[in-house]
Amino acid sequence: MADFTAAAAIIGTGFMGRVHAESLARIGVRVLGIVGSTPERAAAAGIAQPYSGMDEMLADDRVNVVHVCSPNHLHYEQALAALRAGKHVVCEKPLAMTPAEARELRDTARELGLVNAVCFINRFYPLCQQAAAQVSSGALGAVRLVTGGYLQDWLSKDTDWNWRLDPRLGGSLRVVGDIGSHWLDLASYVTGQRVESVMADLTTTIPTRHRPLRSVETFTQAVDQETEPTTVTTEDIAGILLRFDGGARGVLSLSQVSPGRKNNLTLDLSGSDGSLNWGLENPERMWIGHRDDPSQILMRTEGDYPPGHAQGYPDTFKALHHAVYTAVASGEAPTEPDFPTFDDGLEQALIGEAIAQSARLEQWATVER
Ligand code: SOE
Repeated sequence: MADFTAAAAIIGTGFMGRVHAESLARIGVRVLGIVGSTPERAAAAGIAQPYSGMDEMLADDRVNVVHVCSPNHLHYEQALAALRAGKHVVCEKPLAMTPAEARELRDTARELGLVNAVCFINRFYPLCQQAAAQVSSGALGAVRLVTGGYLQDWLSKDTDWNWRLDPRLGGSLRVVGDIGSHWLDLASYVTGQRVESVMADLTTTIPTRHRPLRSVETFTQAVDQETEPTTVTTEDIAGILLRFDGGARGVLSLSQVSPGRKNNLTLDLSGSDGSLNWGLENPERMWIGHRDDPSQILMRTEGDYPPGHAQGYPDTFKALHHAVYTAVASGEAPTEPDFPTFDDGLEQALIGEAIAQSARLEQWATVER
């Protein structure tokens, strides 16, 4: 285990706060405390020592890195306050609710020379890193087509509810921001190509949901709770055509209403000399397609654990956090970071803006960088 001396504080007591705390413990980073929506919630979480609030945490000089794991609408103001207090920041996606906010965060981190990261964790599956290496080595030839999707089912019933459904808390794009951003980040990471323009169709298939009057944890169902009929404006499904700057074309399907699809991200590349397919629900295997030779299924060989000893979701956070704390230990923000940064958070905000525009106008939209 590396000997990291930098210490952390976490904002957020939900699913992501717990994932970050566990990952930091695994790499030997001390979590000095946690900030919740109330001091009582911070104490009840049992993750780390509770702070009374943001102010107490930001004034704690022992904290070097702040992990922003709160609901989306709080990311901007909390990340900005942390940067201004001189802390390095690891932020859950989305970085912010608008491109302007994401840009301000990116610029502030840059000006202050602070390490900044956004948790596009799928890059850290060893086979995704291998896929990126295959593409950049030229083994697949020119990538011509990128297809796939990200399908989930945890919002497929009209009784399913979560704060992400409320645009004031989650943002005006839901499947695109919550899971589409993971796919788009991964597609660019693996292909080395950026999205240039998009044509999007967004649909809300469950326009009225029964919202429980108390809050519901991500991926869980409200049981025996009083509910209130609530109109939903954010999309349940999305179909998006993509044009990449390296010439590739893409087709992406997104949904949070696909029964049986739990966390089903798939990425399929067709290159001039070979193809590749990888999926998040079976992340230890990758399919490599050949025209003239038999196609192959590759088993992971690189990584923290020997092949056959499954590596998965928590390990991606461990790898991301390890890269970030290595940068923090070096004393300055790296010029060529080996982890996703606020630049990548801004990139997804800009693509999201183009997707929303395309859906609204029912025409192709360019990503305005
Ligand atoms: C819910 O859709 C969610 O937890 C996302 O918010 C995460 O980013 C993704 O990893 C899994 O699904």
